[in-house]
Amino acid sequence: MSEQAGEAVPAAQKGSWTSFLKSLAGFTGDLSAMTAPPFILSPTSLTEFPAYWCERPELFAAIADGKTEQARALAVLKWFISTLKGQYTSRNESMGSEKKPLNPVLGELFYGYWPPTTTREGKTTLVVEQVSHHPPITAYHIENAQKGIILTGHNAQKTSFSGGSIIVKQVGHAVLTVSLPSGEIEEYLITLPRLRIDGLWYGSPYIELAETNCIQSNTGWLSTIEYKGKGYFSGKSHTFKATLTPPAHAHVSTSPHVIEGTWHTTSKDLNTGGAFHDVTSPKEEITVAPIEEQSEWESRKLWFGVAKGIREGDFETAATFKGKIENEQRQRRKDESAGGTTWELKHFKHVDNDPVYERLGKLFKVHPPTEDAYVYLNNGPHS
Ligand code: HC3
Repeated sequence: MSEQAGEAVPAAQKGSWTSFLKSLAGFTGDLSAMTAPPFILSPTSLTEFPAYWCERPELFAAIADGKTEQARALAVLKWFISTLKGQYTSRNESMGSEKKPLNPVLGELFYGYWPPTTTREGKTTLVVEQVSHHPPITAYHIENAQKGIILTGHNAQKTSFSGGSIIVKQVGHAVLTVSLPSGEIEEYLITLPRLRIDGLWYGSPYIELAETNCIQSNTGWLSTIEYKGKGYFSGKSHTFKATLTPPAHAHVSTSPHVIEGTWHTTSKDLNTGGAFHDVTSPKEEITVAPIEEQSEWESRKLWFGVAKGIREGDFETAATFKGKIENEQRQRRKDESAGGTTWELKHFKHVDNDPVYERLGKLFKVHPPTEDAYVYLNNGPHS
């Protein structure tokens, strides 16, 4: 055993961390349901995570300002790369390591918005709903109505353990649509990268992105983003190389754009030699209604007691509140099966096959070739 093993784990929890790691070996499935030692618990529910897509709402809004298909495809890529820092490193920055988020209950909701500012037009709104508990699936809808931009998607995870790391395959996809002044609708299918959670041995988990993901537009422009960690392209963590290729039928005389850098800091467009993305400036927090004004199903109200316990290190209180929520959920499911009813989603409708995924996925041979989706019902509170 290395001398540094478990060095980030509080002395009293070293035993339970070791047991947690042992239980991970050979594990495949839903990691969120596993019991983990208190030091690794986060007070935030997974329903809040879709907000990471829009912490730089000016980049989201700017997509609509692109004058050509190429300019908009580049703007989508820039916005996408700029979300990665929040999505995958923000817990390390705010809490010292990756943590285990609260496992949302079926029907849990998270609403918020980013107000318009002098640097961008239009309010951007977010509606999130936990659309499945086993397996956990979160659906979201983000919209800047004034700019005609919508992002709808859902995500779940399949986890396995390999070589001392947790491998997380993201299941799900997102579709971005832009309503152009001409009346045309531009679509972008976004697949999601694979994650590797390293640093487990030391009790200090962090995420490295792996392999590739794609952003395919119905205009034919395709971004392929390739991720590498320490010791690959540049030896640096969080390294990526993105290639934006023109459509086969392109009437544009352009070679592919190649962008390289580290997704948690900055990158360069190798075609122009200029800066591409830069996330070193502060991000913009989402505005959420005060807890007193939230309904029982809204995430921060629902988990208030648990989150307070975790933040204050009072894990007994956290466990009591968590047990209460879980018992209520179990009872609800029992009542439903006794009454022959099923839970009705509030903001989304499940479809077995997403036609956008199927149509655009074919252009870059996505796997699997078809995927289900959750269609937004246009009934969120901030619309
Ligand atoms: C794997 C993960 C839950 C899923 C999180 C996702 C993939 C959710 C969608 C977001 O857009 C991006 C995202 C970021 C982080 C992912 C989480 C990291 C850890 C968590 C596991 C369920 C908990 C792992 C437990 C431990 C102790 C290793 O932290």
